[in-house]
Amino acid sequence: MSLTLYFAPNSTASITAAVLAELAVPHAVVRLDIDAGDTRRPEFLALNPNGRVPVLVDAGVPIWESAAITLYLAELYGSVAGLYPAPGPRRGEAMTWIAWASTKLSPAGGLLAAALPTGTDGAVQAGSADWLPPDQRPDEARARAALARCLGVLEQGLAGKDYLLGAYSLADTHLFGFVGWIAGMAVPLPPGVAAWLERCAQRPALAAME
Ligand SMILES: N[C@@H](CCC(=O)N[C@@H](CS)C(=O)NCC(=O)O)C(=O)O
Repeated sequence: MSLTLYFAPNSTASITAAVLAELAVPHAVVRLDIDAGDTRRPEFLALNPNGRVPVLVDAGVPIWESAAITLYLAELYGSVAGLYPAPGPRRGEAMTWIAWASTKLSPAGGLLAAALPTGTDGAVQAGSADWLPPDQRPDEARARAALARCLGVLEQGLAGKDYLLGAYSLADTHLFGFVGWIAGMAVPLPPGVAAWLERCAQRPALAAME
């Protein structure tokens, strides 16, 4: 098995980098520069026609969408590492959070990122397909309100627990990067989410991330 991660700094690819770091799975990294147009080059579009990172290539097969990659790696390596439940309802719970982060939390963060002035922490990079000129940007207040609702769901999910499933798991790893990015856009975190983020940041693998 030979794994290659197609990565860009300050992007969703950091989620996959975090999962690989937690699992200590050997892999090669190809660094792309979104502003330089690397995600729109034919050789990259041949791997992911959406022109997005992360892409994980395993034995020549490209796997894209961060949630799919996390679930793929979790299935292969997560249970052995004690970071992913065995098949059953607890695994379903982990999958729920991973899917939710990518279908609800990340798009809400993306709306705010698109609303913010270019160059602001967390804002869409100028070379990204998601970049919009100032007069076409979404309303920042609406984006912040949508995010607050999402963070309320996460706060509820963490109530009475240190981590999403009780013990730390790859569901936390997957959400960590998204919530860190959102916090970086000056979004106030509910207290339980803020404490959880701090706990996750103490994980050696996550603390060592770029
Ligand atoms: N739903 C995708 C989103 C990936 C995504 O939007 N990646 C952005 C960086 S955060 C990207 O590659 N953008 C390249 C571009 O805009 O050209 C996932 O979770 O993997």
